[in-house]
Amino acid sequence: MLFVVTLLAGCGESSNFSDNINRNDAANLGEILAEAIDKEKLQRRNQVGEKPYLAKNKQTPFTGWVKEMYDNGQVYELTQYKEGKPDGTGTKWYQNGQKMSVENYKYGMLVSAVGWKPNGEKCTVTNVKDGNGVYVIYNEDGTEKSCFTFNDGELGEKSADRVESASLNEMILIEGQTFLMGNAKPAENGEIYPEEGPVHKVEVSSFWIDKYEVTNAQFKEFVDATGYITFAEKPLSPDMFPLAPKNQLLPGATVFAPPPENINPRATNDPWNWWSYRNGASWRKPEGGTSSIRERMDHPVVCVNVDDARAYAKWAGKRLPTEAEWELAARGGLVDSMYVWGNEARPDGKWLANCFQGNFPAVNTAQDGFHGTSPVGSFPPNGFGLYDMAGNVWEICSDFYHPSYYTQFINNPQTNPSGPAFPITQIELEQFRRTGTCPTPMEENNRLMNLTVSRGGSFLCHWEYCLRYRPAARNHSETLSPSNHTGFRCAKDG
Ligand SMILES: [Ca+2]
Ligand SMILES: [Ca+2]
Repeated sequence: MLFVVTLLAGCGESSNFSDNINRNDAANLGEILAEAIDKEKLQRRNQVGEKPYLAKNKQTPFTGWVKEMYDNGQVYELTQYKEGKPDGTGTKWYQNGQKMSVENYKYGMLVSAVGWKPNGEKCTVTNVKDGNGVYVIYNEDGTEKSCFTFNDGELGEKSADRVESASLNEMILIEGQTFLMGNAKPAENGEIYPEEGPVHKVEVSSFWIDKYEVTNAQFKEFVDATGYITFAEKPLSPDMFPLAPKNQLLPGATVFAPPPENINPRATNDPWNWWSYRNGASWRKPEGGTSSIRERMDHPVVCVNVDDARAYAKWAGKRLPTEAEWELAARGGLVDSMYVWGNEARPDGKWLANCFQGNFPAVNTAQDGFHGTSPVGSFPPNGFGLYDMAGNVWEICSDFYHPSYYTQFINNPQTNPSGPAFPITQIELEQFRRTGTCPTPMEENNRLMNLTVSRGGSFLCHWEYCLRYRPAARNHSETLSPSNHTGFRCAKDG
């Protein structure tokens, strides 16, 4: 069950527990349940992309009891809300009837929590006071399910629902077939992405593809075995980039760095308002500085470029997927669907991918449970059993990127397309955006300027601003510029 907390920054007030609900007091519980509003129904009344507070409608934030039930009709959670935010007591129960936790909220912030295991034993690890501490959630069988850390009321890293490390290398066989690639319809937010069209038939031979994005643990295994040094860990040669300022030649990566005040991303249209080149950032330190992957070994590796991804794939006896293979795999057997799970953005009001909620870029409400990357496999798989084909991190493919690549296939279907013969660079792409045509690529361009396809969207894709966690969505990664929202998964011939 997804654990979602409405978050508010700032220090918590110390507070005593209000009276919590006694499940054995059937009359008390029954009365509250009868009065309570169903959590999912309430959330569904919100517009997608809106702040995640529960509101009956935009004008009237909800005050009263909110309930969440197990599929069998048993109560899972009862929480008090005030003006759309948890405020007061929240109680959860296991299916066996044992109390799971009692939480206390103030203005949407978790102030304190105590927890029990399904056998009734008090959980000594769970200890949240004044908005700080650790919160553990157990499965019905008593094994640990999730572990959350709260800092001043803010949800920190979630460290579980872990995928068994042995299964990280699992691949799924996608049978050879013809499918419709691309999308010509406006996305649900009304936006049209011309590079996704025209829709055209593509025949792809059988291939295997990784079930999960490649994780930090897997990448570390490769680095430990080979001594490989990634692009972001090496300085650039001043001979190669004589005009570049010295500080941009230092090792590092491009890191998401939201501005302190929110800005309208469309009005500025300059991504450097929320991206920053950070010396020292690499797959080992995804945000540079003192950041670390220690608690993120089951998250996808980031800050790698296409050469790093290829080197890993080669070591693993695999290769990168082509763009066509990736899209066929992402569609999961669905035809012409907008998302990898179907056509509805949020079935039953649930987020099915790690993307961005709130006001991009400054306010990330993490309604889906994650501010940044998530452990691979944290969201349901698609129809082929593949995880995170929507969101989490962009996945580098083997093709060069060209925004009008598909136009040549309308009258000329091709089997196993593998991308344009010649790469373009950011300079040519910008001209394409202005004029609709690309100039002929300049042959003397440094190969590090080449654009390579990346697919699937990331934890930074926003429903309104960049609705690209869709199977048809196309993007490019820059060899020169590894970033902390881009990783990869591997494929091999079937
Ligand atoms: Ca997210
Ligand atoms: Ca992904």
